[in-house]
Amino acid sequence: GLTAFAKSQTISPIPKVIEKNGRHALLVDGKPFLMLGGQAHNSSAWPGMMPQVWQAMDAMHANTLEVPLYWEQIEPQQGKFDFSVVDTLLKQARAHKVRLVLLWFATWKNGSNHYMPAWMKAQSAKYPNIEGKGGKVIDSPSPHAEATLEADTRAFATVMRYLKKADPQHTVIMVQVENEPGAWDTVRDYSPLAQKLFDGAVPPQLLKPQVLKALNRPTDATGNWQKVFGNRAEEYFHAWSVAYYIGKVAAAGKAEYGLPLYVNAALRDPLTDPMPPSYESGGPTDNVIPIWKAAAPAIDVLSPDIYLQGSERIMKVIELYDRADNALFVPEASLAPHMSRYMYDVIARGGIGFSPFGIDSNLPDGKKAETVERLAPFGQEYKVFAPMMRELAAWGFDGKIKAVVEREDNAAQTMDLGAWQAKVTFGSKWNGNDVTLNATPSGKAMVVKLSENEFVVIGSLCHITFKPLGANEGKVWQYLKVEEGRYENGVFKALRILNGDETDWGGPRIGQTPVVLKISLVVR
Ligand code: N0T
Repeated sequence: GLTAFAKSQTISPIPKVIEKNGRHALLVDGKPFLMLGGQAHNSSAWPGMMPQVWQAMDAMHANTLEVPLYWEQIEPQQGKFDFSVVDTLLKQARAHKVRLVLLWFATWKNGSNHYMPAWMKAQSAKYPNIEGKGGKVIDSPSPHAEATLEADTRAFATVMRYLKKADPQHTVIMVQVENEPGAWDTVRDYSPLAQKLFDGAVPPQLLKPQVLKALNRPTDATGNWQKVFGNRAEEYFHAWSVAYYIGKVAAAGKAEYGLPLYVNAALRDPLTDPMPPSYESGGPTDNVIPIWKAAAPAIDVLSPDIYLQGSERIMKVIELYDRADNALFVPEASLAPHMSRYMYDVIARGGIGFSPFGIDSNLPDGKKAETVERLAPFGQEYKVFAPMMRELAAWGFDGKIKAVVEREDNAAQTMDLGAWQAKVTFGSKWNGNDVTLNATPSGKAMVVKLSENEFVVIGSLCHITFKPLGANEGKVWQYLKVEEGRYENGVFKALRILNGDETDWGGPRIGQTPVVLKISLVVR
């Protein structure tokens, strides 16, 4: 056996988000980790519902389960905590060799207070909601209520203290603080207390030149909210208020146990600069990311929940949340077949994870066959990614991956790779020069540059070809070798060499099922 000292050396370091040259990695056990996630339905984190969650996780080949932790469940009476469900989740996750992301459904769940314990809901004067314009009733908790902040802060700190003790092996790798916080149906709180704050001075954290610049305001602006932020003042005020509150909750949890923390956003249209309340106001939407960063430094990552439609919109959102000061993580995406392709762009950008929402059947008697069928589009990707997720995470962090995602126009796309350009056309059923276009755009490809002339290609429903660039431009070239295979324990294992019909006629074609190719090229 090991000595106590040797054993202590095997305890893994705490998960952590790191940045290098504007790119990020989530370190788990000290190495870059890619979350191939699945999120359970909102009401599934109960022992009796978990078998179906695990059925979905297994069918999907996911390595990370995102699962709620309900305030109403763990603190049923004020100050009396029950962590038995945490024990169950930890035990089952370990048995399934899966990591957990816990979702702290507390003060805000989709902008409302619905997961506050009953003892709080029964005291609405002590734990108040915000007020809309003219006293309109709004189903959203106040970020200005001291008692609510204190209760959430204490509960979250207790959760993190418990986790530190119960999870030395770091089965839990990240925690989401609240869920899609903010308010629907109003831009801000119009209660007398909030009005007084709104008429007061903008906090100094927001008056720093780099923050004002990021918000497109003169760097010497000063005064009250209206004066500094004009037509965005009300929204920014609510964003600051919600972010500042959640920043306090997060800091208290982090002081107990320093896991990476994130907040998820109900998005706004990233292309048209709309005004709230056409979208949820106060959460980390793309336009208020600088406010959230300034107000809540204990939050590591701000994350988009992608339920938008259309590739231009979705690609724009991915771009907006991939920032030098923000690791890209998509903790929710609609579980629609065409959504799985955006994972390629997220991975290429060095994103730390992706997860469709609602993987389990959500009915106590859900059928396994239906679940498997629903998950297939993500499952076939995860099956390919899972054995090489450490490589993908490291390559993404090092900036070695490029990706293309099919758009609605089905048009071909290119990637410049230094000495070579890759061209990807989308479709299936190749027959001479005829290609059947994909009925719904779902093709994609990523290229990993291993060295100047050597690439790993992963994709489906596409066709890839190359041409020399730079010094070799215009030269005759050919495939040195094209192998199809898979990564196992860090090593590429070839199933076969592709040649003849499989590479002639303009390069390898990949059908419905994603494959991993190792391709080397040579000029003659
Ligand atoms: C998500 C999910 C879950 C005008 C919805 C999406 C999850 C939460 N909210 O199934 O409730 O917990 O984070 C909101 C999407 C809003 C679209 C509004 C279009």
